[in-house]
Amino acid sequence: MPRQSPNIIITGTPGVGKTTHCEILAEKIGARHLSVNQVVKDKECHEGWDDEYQSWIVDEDKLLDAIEDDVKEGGCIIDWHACDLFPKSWIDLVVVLRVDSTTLYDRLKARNYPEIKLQENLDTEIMEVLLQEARDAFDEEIVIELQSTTSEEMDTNVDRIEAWVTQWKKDNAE
Ligand code: DAT
Repeated sequence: MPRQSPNIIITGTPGVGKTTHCEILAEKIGARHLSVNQVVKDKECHEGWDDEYQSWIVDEDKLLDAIEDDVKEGGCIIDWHACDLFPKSWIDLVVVLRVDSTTLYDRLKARNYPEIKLQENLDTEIMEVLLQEARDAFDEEIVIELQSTTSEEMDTNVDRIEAWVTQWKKDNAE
């Protein structure tokens, strides 16, 4: 069964604005916000808690099993700081959010991240790790990079993704 609505991944370094974008988009276009963080916690798709990094150690096979039925229906917005674990056939668009490092520092500091995690995430953003991961894992045409430093940028991003979804639905209508 072909999907009636596209599946989108919103990815990027923690603090870049994934959850905020996904929540607004879910409301605006009626898509399902699939917060991987939440699924990992709720469905116990993990191998325990990493105390140093203050995060779950994700069991990727369990995670994929847990979301497969939802994703196959279409209309999901997947919110996660990694993207190369998702099968290519599931995904129609990969949005990589980016932010300037001073802003990211402030956002992560406000979250009381441990120093090691804060520094590692800043490096990840500066080195464009998630952008590279997305380009390596998916076809170039479906990967887009959007800035998420200001709220004006967020509004523009949301409008752009909404327009893309409308076009996708037209192109894929029977
Ligand atoms: P993530 O889900 O990527 O970890 P988030 O959506 O929780 O990030 O955002 C982290 C914080 O930054 C949150 O307080 C909202 C704010 N924020 C994110 N993107 C923004 C933007 N483009 N403009 C202004 N604030 C933004």
